[in-house]
Amino acid sequence: MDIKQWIKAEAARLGFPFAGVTSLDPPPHLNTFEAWIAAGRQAGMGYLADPLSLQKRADPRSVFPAAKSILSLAMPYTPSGPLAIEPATITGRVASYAWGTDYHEVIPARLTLLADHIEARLGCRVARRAYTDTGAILERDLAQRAGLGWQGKNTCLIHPQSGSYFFLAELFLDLDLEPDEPFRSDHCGTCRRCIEACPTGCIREDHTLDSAQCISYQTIENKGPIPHALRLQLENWVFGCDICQQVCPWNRFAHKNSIEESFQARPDVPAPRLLDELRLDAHGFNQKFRLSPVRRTKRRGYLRNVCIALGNAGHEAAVPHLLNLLNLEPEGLIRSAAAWAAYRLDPGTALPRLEQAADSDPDPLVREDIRITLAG
Ligand code: B12
Ligand code: SF4
Ligand code: SF4
Repeated sequence: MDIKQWIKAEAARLGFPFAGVTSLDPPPHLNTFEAWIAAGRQAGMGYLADPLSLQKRADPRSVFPAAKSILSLAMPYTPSGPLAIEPATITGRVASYAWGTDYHEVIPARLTLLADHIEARLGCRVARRAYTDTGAILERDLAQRAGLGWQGKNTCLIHPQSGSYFFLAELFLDLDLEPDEPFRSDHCGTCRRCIEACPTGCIREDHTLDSAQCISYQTIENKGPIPHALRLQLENWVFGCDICQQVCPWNRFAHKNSIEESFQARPDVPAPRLLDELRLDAHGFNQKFRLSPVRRTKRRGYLRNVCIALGNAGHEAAVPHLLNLLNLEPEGLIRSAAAWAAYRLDPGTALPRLEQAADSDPDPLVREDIRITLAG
């Protein structure tokens, strides 16, 4: 067995069933990324437009000058199937990548282990740098060039047998490995299911999306109020969104992958009972989401999303709880979302409280948001 084959077998043993090697040449669709940035489609994710990070994305060599090859790897997570909704409760939805432990907690250690095993096999030091998600690199483009799959119209990297429910990761290695053949074909064909199913219509025709309109961006990355024009489209998503992957035929007919123990769904995370979530104080939030990707929104972002989802759920019993938050909740972001949701569910009951808060709330941003709510 040559060293590349051995590395792939070892990667599979460590939880990366798909692996491929690519060069350090500039990524093939760099111009797509640059045009995307020039059009401002990164929304509030300013780090993507930072000049140093642009330069690194354009030239993977500059990321780790000692590297001679990039090993691109994929680790599957639990696919997002239709969830059983309990009729007596109102539940939200969490994207399945976030049902278990945060992959940023799991994958780096596995990459270190893989690099250590390569060194042990070769009997010499191999300089390496490991990435998953946070590096200034175009992970999907590099993975496509390493032969792992194609970039679907929904923008996700899709493996022909296993669909798109996997994380990407890379090892930059000071090791000359023969690059694999890029994955050249595009198996989307005439299908447009993801484009048609996306509730906000944010998937564009050129394999990119408009982040500002994407539910995943709004519920995870946006630290401020959700734009009023998008609140209804959020439906009951409280963290991330899986719709464009759920409708993809390549996920419906995908082989079942074995899923890491740490990515298995924790109780009450995939479909949280929204009224229960309203009761999460800082301690409760930190306990429930310990080492979970949901920590990224912090309590205030998560409860903002929960309030919007409650407003969309049409369950009037939530109104007293929401008005209670408007009185007592210290976070302005949550107060304004609670006001919006209460008004949507029962305008008659909520109106006097909102009128009062529009004049007297201590936070000018909350007063402004409530005025927009009242203006309809
Ligand atoms: C910013 C970001 C987001 C943003 C923007 C997403 C986007 N589509 O641009 C938001 C917050 C919306 C987001 C959401 C999600 N994300 Co995200 N995200 C990233 C991040 C950090 C950068 C992506 C980026 O640069 N976007 C800009 C666009 C222009 O680049 P791109 O998506 O890589 O697209 C390339 C293609 O469009 C290609 N291209 C263009 N035309 C063509 C044509 C052909 C034929 C081909 C082959 C390619 C091609 O050129 C582009 C540039 O290389 C990456 C990690 C990383 N460092 O790469 C994770 C990453 C893409 N995200 C990931 C995940 C899991 C998600 C979510 C599924 C989470 C969720 N359930 O909510 C959603 C999926 C939403 C979606 N449809 O993309 C995974 C994707 C794994 C996969 N199988 O593809 C990544 C790789 C993280 C990881 N390490 O696993 N994400
Ligand atoms: S994650 Fe949701 S909102 Fe974003 S592109 Fe996919 S379907 Fe649309
Ligand atoms: S739903 Fe259809 S168009 Fe969208 S990514 Fe999947 S195969 Fe491609």
